[in-house]
Amino acid sequence: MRVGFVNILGFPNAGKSTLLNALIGEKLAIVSSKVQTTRHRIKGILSTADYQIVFSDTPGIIEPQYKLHERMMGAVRSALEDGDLAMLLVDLKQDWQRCDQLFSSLKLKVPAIVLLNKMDVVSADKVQAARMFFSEKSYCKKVIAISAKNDKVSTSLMNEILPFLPEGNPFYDTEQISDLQTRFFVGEIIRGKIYDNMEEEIPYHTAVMVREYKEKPGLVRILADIIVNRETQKGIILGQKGDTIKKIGSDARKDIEAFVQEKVYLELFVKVRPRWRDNELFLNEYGY
Ligand SMILES: Nc1nc2c(ncn2[C@@H]2O[C@H](COP(=O)(O)OP(=O)(O)O)[C@@H](O)[C@H]2O)c(=O)[nH]1
Ligand SMILES: [Mg+2]
Repeated sequence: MRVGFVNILGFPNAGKSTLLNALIGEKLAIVSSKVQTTRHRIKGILSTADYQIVFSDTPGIIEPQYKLHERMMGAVRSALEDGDLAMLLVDLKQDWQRCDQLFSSLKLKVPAIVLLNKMDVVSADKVQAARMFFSEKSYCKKVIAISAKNDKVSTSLMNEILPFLPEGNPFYDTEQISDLQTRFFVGEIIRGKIYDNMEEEIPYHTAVMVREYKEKPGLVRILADIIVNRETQKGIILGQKGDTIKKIGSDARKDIEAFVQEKVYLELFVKVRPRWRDNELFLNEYGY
């Protein structure tokens, strides 16, 4: 059987997390119209009788401004250094020249296919022009236009990916869909609801830490902290009479219940930790 590692790379908002979720068929990674949502390297494992592919979603590539960003780019670097194939994601609505500069600068040691994403929102002419542009690039083995939002993306891509992967034995249990713990995904679901419910800036100042995860008969009890930089941000997350945090909590609980297939009791707390994004100890504590 074919077994290999495939890393998804690109600028923020290209659709990397959308693609990972579509390939695995689970909401593993947060998808948001806001940039820099993904902070970790998230592995999604796809196993059949014929292959096992370990896909890695990565944070969008940016110039670091905080220690948090440096750690995010560390996750990107780890994905550059291993793997059998890179999938370089291009948002067809963005500037191709910039994507090309980025991809060249990665100095990839593995073969790469360029995926032209969001073909559903641009003209066929534009797709064709992008195809011509990238097919001449030295790092590019193949150009494929996709729409990561479309469920069928998985079947169409698989045949293109498999020839690049070596023969081997599976690394992971065939039941397993990620290398990360349930606890991690619970934290990410809560963080995703903060992106959904809050204005532009706030999500970038927050982290989520799951403090307690207890499985009892018929119920999972979860306590989690939402970490912010400033007292004013705490007020905004709580909202009038606690309305906002209540909404975040109930939205998150529904998704967590679907994810763990169990009834969930969820309690959220907001904590102020000034400048946590530049504090090594806090970053370690929050899993970055
Ligand atoms: N129209 C369209 N939008 C997409 C497609 N793929 C992703 N998006 C949107 O692009 C935004 C960024 O997606 P996300 O997966 O979070 O990007 P990431 O930052 O690269 O992980 C979200 O609003 C997605 O819904 C696509 O194929 N077509
Ligand atoms: Mg992402």
